[in-house]
Parts: sequence; structure tokens; C-alpha cells
Amino acid sequence: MSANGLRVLLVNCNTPMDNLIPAGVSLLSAVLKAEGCQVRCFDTTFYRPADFVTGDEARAMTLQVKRTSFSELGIHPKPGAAEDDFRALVAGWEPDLIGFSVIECTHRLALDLARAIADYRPEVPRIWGNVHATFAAERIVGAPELDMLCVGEGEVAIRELARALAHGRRPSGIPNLWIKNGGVERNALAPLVRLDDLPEQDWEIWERERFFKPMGGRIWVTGTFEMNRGCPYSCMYCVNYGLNRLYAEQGGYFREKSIPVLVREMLDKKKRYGLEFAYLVAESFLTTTRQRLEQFADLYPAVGLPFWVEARPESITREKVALLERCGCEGISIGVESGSHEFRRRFMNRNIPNDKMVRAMGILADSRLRVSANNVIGFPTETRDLIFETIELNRRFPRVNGVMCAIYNPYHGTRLREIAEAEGYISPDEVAGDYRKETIMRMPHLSPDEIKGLQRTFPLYVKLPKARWPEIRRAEAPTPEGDRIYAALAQEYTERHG
Ligand code: B12
Repeated sequence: MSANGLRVLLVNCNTPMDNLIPAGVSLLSAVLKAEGCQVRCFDTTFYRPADFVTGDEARAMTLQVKRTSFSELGIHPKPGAAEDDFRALVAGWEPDLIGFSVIECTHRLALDLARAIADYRPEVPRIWGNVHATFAAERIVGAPELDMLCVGEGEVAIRELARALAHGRRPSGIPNLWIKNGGVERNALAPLVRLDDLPEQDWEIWERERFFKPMGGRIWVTGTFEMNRGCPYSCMYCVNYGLNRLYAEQGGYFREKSIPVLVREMLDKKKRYGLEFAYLVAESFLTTTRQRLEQFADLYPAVGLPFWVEARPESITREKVALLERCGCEGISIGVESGSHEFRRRFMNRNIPNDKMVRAMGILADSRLRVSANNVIGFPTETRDLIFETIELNRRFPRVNGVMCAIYNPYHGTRLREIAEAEGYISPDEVAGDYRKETIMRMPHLSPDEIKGLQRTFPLYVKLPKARWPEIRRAEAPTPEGDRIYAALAQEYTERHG
């Protein structure tokens, strides 16, 4: 049974100007096209509200990355408002199903878009999917802007939904879907898909500019590839905590795609899309078998695209690093998160001693990979002193090119969200924001402004001599004086550390 001719509009609710093709929406499109559906995508990426600070800009303003600008590289935001263009597309194309892909910090945007088409044919289902739909399901299911939610993976659910609609059947009994039909029909989870059984991602739905990733002052045509799905670990701040819990009966959410299948798709897409860089979705790249890594090292050079990986410090060995160098890896981001072993153990489920982390950074310092240390500040119950433990740990790392500092945000589905609610730092119906920018938590001992001040000075505290700390402390303040001192220090830092 197919869903021939059904018109499906996928809506990628993205944060403004954040390029990199989402694998999830691309896969859903491929699944739908294989069923004979017509698919279009409304993508919000290039709609940039006035005065909006993008994630990349926020990182550049806090000295984490070099400043690159889309407009200098010839990519300009779209002139109109997303809601108007969306309404026009829906009215003109008349889709039979509208699927919104929503993460927590695009919840508001999804609501605005859904409201913009509130008067469109009421029999056309509006379905929300992705991690926010999965983990805030109970909290958002009552919203009049949506008719269904996809909890968990989408491939089977959207295929079955499309088939039902194409055959004029009222959708019911479809795995992973919560369907509003007077009450809410909460269907059970489908078995997890095997990644090797999935079709290749469909990238025809994306505009050419969506592949343009600015890095180091130029554009790199970049493709996103799913190497595995989920993560074997369940860190308490991460969505994989929730995904592994949701899929506990199926042994957790983590699966791998086989290397030959991955490489085949990469070779094909490199040629078709003129790729220059690869983004591999693998949340802990080196946490896998040695045999798999060796197979990657054997087959990947045929693809030959530079790439960057994310890894846990405990997975770093000299052999694995040599192997990454061999297959053209550009750089590696290491999840440090916090500098207190005790805090990491209690509040993150990350039980690695600091010395071991320093040793891993030492191995990387001896390699030719660029190294980033990923830190997070502002965790629930975290104090200023604990943040300084993170700074002190970073100071022990022999060579780090990028000192990254995110601000913790309490996303639904994570254990720390539950703790933040229990501590009264947020109310249950609050929606978290973008962790590159600010916190939504109100902790009595550490204000949002103090956290923001620590974020912008974090690389200064790490890289400048301790004698400068009193000056850096003054640069934390969001006052004209603080801003002035910060600007001077930031210039010095950029000249010295790039
Ligand atoms: C790769 C990635 C990125 C990439 C690509 C972004 C993208 N849109 O795909 C980049 C680096 C650009 C990125 C940026 C950001 N990300 Co990110 N990212 C991820 C990561 C590691 C994997 C996502 C992925 O590709 N998975 C594989 C695909 C196949 O699965 P999927 O996306 O879940 O899609 C499936 C289902 O969710 C469902 N589905 C999805 N959409 C829809 C729609 C419909 C209609 C239906 C029916 C089903 C459905 O079906 C899909 C197939 O099964 C996740 C972690 C995770 N495990 O989810 C974080 C994650 C999604 N990111 C997160 C965040 C916070 C961000 C940023 C705000 C900050 C940042 N990291 O810089 C920005 C925001 C940009 C944005 N709007 O996405 C958070 C979101 C938290 C939350 N609850 O909202 C996550 C969960 C990480 C975390 N902290 O736990 N990210």
C-alpha cells in the first residue's frame, strides 16, 4: 500500500541562520517520497527577526569562535516574515498533511507558524515531531495548534500516517503517534528502525544556501550524515537520557549505521552536491568498537572530506587519535562539561576523574588535530566556586584551540530538568532556550546576569595569567564600565589566541 500523490509539507522550525542540513527532516522526506508522496519543505533558517543575535554570533561575542558573517559571504536573510511566506505557500500548494519539526527553543516559532495557518482546511492534520514533541508531549498535546504528536522516531509513524490519509482513513492505531480525537489516543512505540534499512536522505527539499557552512572566514559546502543514532551514555543534562529511558524496553536508543552503507551515501552525495566538508552525527564518535573504527579508517579516505568529531575524554587513546589523523579529521570537541569530578558524578552521570581528562587532553595536544574543550556553566545548584573549578581544570589542559562555554538549559526529557523544577528554578510549563545564549533558570545563588558575565569571560579566565583575574572580574559586569574593560580584554585575547 502506498500514499501516492499525497502532498506533505514538512516545516523545519530552525533557529535563525543555523546552517547544517537536519538529517531527521531529510529522512522523513525520503520515506514519504518512497511512498509516492509529493514533499515540500518550509524552512525557517533564513528568516532572521530584526535585532536577533544568532547562535554563531553569540559564540563569537563570547570569544568561543572566530567571527564569520553570512552577509559578508553573500548569504542574506529573506526579506519577508516567515509567517507570511508560510501562509502563502500553504494557500498556494494546498498540502494534505503538515509536519512541524520542533526542538524546545523553536517551540514559540512553531506556534506562530501554526497560528498563521489556523484558518487553513481543518481536516488537514498538523503533526509535531522531534525531541520537543517527544519529551514535552504531555505539556503541549492540548495546544489547539496541533492535531497529533510524534513521540520518538518518525520514519514508521509518518509513513503509516501518509498511507492512512492517502486512503481516506481516519488515522488511528499508528505507532509513535499521539492522536487527538476528542481525547488523546496514545499509541505504543514502534520497534526502532535499523539505520541500514533507511533510504538515503532526500536533500532535494533544501535550498542550495542551506549547505553553506561558514568556517574560518569562508563557506564550506557541508553535508550532514547520520553515523549512529542516540548515545550509549545517559548524561543527566542530555536528551539521550530521555531517549534511552523512553526506549529502555528495546535496550536503549543507540544504534550504528554500518560503515560501508555510510560511505556509499557519502560518496554519492559528495559528487551530487559538490560537498567540501562533512558533519557526522555521532555524539560520542570514538565510543565504538576498534573493528568499526578501523573499517572507517580503511573506507573513509575514498570520501576524503574533512570532518570534525565530538568525543568523550575517556574514549581518547593514542591509537584512536592516530586513526583519526589518518582519515583526514580536522578537529575534535571534547565534552568536559564541569571541572568538579564530584559534581559531574552526582549531577551528570559522568564519572571520569580530572587527571584522566588532563591525560586525554595531553594525547590530543601531541596530535595535529584542532582541539575544542566543551564546557557548560549554570547547571542546577552549581555555584560560582564550582564554575571556577571548571576554569581551573581548563587551565591544566596543555593545548586547546577553542575554549567553548555553553550555558546550561533545562530541556524536557532530561534528569536535570526534573531537578531544576523540583528546586523551583523554573516552573513546569516554561520552555528552555538556546544554550549558546542564556539561561531561563532563576537560581537564588547565581543570577542569569552573573552566568552570562562568566560565559563571556570564561576563555579569558582560562587563557590569561591569574594576575589579570581582578580585571577580568570587572569585565563580567553588564555595565558600560564592564563592557569597556571586556572589549579591551577581548581584543587582546583575539590578537594572542586567535
Ligand atoms: C546534529 C544536531 C545538531 C546539528 C544539526 C541540527 C538539526 N536540526 O538536525 C546542529 C549542530 C546544527 C545543531 C544545532 C543546534 N542544536 Co542540536 N542536536 C543535534 C543532535 C546531536 C542530533 C540530531 C539528529 O540529527 N538526529 C538524527 C535524526 C535522524 O533524528 P531526529 O533529528 O531526532 O529526527 C527524528 C525524530 O525526532 C523525528 N522527527 C523529527 N522531526 C520530525 C517532524 C515530524 C513531523 C515527525 C512526524 C517526526 C519528526 O523523526 C526523525 C527520524 O526518526 C541532537 C541530539 C539528539 N540525539 O537528538 C542535538 C539537539 C537536537 N540539539 C539541541 C540544541 C539545543 C541545539 C542548538 C539550540 C544549540 C547547538 N547545539 O548549537 C542548535 C539549534 C539548531 C536547531 N534548530 O536544530 C538539543 C535540543 C534540546 C531540546 N530538547 O530542544 C539536542 C537534543 C541536544 C541536547 N542538548 O540534548 N544540532
